[in-house]
Amino acid sequence: MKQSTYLSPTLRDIPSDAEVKSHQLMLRTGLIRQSTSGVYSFLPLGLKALQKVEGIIREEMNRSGAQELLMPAIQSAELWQESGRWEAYGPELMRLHDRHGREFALGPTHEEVITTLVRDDVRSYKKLPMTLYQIQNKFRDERRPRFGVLRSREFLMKDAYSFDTSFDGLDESYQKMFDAYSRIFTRCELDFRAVVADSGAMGGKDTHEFMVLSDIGEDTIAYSDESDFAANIEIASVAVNYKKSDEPMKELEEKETHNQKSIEEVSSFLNVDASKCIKSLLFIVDNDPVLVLVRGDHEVNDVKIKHALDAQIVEMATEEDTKQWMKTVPGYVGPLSVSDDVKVIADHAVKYIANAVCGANKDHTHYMNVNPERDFKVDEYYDLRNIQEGDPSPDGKGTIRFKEGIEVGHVFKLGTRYSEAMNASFLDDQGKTKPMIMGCYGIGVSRTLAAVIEQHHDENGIVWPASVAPFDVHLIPVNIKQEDQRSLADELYTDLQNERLEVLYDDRAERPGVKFKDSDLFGFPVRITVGKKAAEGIVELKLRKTGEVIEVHKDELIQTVKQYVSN
Ligand code: 9G3
Repeated sequence: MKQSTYLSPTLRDIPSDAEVKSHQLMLRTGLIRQSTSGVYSFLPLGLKALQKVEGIIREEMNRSGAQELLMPAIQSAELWQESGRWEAYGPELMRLHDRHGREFALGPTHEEVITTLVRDDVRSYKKLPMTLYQIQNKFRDERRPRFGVLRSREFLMKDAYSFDTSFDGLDESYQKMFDAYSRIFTRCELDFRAVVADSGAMGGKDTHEFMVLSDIGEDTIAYSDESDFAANIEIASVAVNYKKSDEPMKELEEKETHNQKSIEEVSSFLNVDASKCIKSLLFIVDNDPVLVLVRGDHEVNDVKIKHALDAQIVEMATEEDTKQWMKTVPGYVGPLSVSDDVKVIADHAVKYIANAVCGANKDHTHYMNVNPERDFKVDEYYDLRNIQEGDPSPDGKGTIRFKEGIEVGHVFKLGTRYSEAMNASFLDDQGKTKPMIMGCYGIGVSRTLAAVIEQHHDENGIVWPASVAPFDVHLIPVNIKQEDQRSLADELYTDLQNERLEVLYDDRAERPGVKFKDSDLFGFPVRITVGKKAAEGIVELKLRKTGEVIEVHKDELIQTVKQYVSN
C-alpha cells in the first residue's frame, strides 16, 4: 500500500478528550475517528488490525468446532417480550420504530434470536451438541461512553451460543470455549486472567470473565499471591475466619455526635477504630426495606446482597426512605430498636465485634459499647462485604492482592433460562421432549484491539505484536527523489508483497524525521530504511519492539524479515 494516498491521518498532538493511551494512540495513528459520542469509524489502518484480531478469533472458534453464522442487528420487540427481557432493560436497549410504527431493538446481544432460530430448525438430540457464533456489531446505549472503543455504544463482538442435551454436555462445551479463549488472548499477546465472575442478569451459575491486566481497567480482580485463585471483586467470596474479641461487654452508652455522620468522622470524634464501628445502610430490595450491617472498615457489596436475598433489584435507600423507615437520616442509622417491617442482615464480621459504635436511629446521636445479640437482633448473617487486599485467599492459600482489569471476554452457563422461555427443546433418544441446555460466550473484538494497544505501546507510539499488526513492514526510502533509493524501494516493495508480506510503502516526499516519527507511531514490527547504501543493495532493518538495527543485503532481506513477522 502506498502511504501518500493512504487514509491514515496522523495527529502530532494528543487529543485533549482522550484520557487513556489506547484512545490517544488510536486517534493519533488514524486507526479510528469518532462519528458521534460513543460511535466510531474504523479507518483502513484500524480495520486491518481489527480484522487480524477477528481472524485469530475465527480460527480458534472454528478449531473448537463452532459454526459461524450471521444474525440480524434488527430484533423485533416480540422476541424480547417472549423472553421477558423487553421490560427488564431500560435506556441501555436501543429501540426504534419502523414505518408501520412497529417496535424493534438494535441487538445488544442475541440470546433471543439464536434460541428461536435453533428452536425452529433443530429437533433431534442427534443434531446436538451444536455451538454457533457470529462476529457482528452490537448496540448498547451506554450512559457514559468513554476511553474510545473500550466503552462505545456500537462495538464489534464475537458472540457464541452452545446447545447441549445435558448439563454434562454444557460443561464440555463451556470448557472448549474457555480453552479457545485462552488460546485467542495468548495469540494476541495479552497478559490476561480468567476470573470467576458474577452472572448478573444472565442467571445461571458458572461464569468467568477474561480480564486483561491494566491500570485503566474498570473491573477489579482479587487474586491470591500464592495460588491461581482469581475472582471479580463483585463476587469474590470472603473467608470467614474472624476471632471474637475477648474484651468484656460494657454498659451501653448514648453519645451526642453533632454532625458526625461518616465512619471516619464518628470514629475520630469518639476516638474508636473504624473496625469497632458498625456501618448501617438501608437498602430497598425488591421494594422492601433491608438494613445491611458491615464492619466500619469494610465496604458493602450490593451484588452479594442480591445473591444472598435472591433478589432482582437492590438499590440504596434514598434519604426520604431512610427517614421513613429509620426515623433519622443516613449517618445516624443503626440496628437497635428497628421497626419490625425492616429486615436486618449483617456481614459475618459484625458478629465478632464487641463494644461497638453505631447510629442510634436518632439525629446527631450514636451508641457506644453496642454488642450484637445482646443489644440488637440480626435476621441472618451472610458474606456481604467486598474482599480487601490483605484478606486471606478464600482457597486458604496466600493473601489477596488487587489488580485492575479490562473485561475482554465473558463466558456463561445459561442452562435452560432461554430454551424454556422460548421453547427450544429436542426429542431425546427415548422420544421425550426436553429443553436444550445452553451456554453463551462473548468477546469484545474492538475492545480487545484497544486492550492490545494498552499493553503494547511506548513513548513513541504503538508497538504491535506481530499477530495483530496491520502491516508487517514499513518500507521507507529516506529520499524518494534519489533515484537509487526509489528504484531499490520499488523493487523491494514488489519482492516483499510477492512473499505475501503486508507492506506500507512511505512514498511521501516528507523530511526523514517526519517519516521516522510517523513510523514509530504506527509501530509495525519491521521498518526497512532505504538510504545511502541503496546503490550497494544494502538496506537498514529496524525492529520496533527492541529498537535493534541491522544492515541487510537485499538478497537476504526476505528471509530476515520473515523471522520477525507473523506468517
Ligand atoms: C441488553 C442490554 C445490555 C446487555 C444485555 C441485554 C449485557 C445483556 C449480558 C450479555 C450476556 C452474553 C452473549 C455474548 C456474551 C455476553 N448487556 N448483557 O444481556 F438488552 Cl441493553 O450480553 N450475551
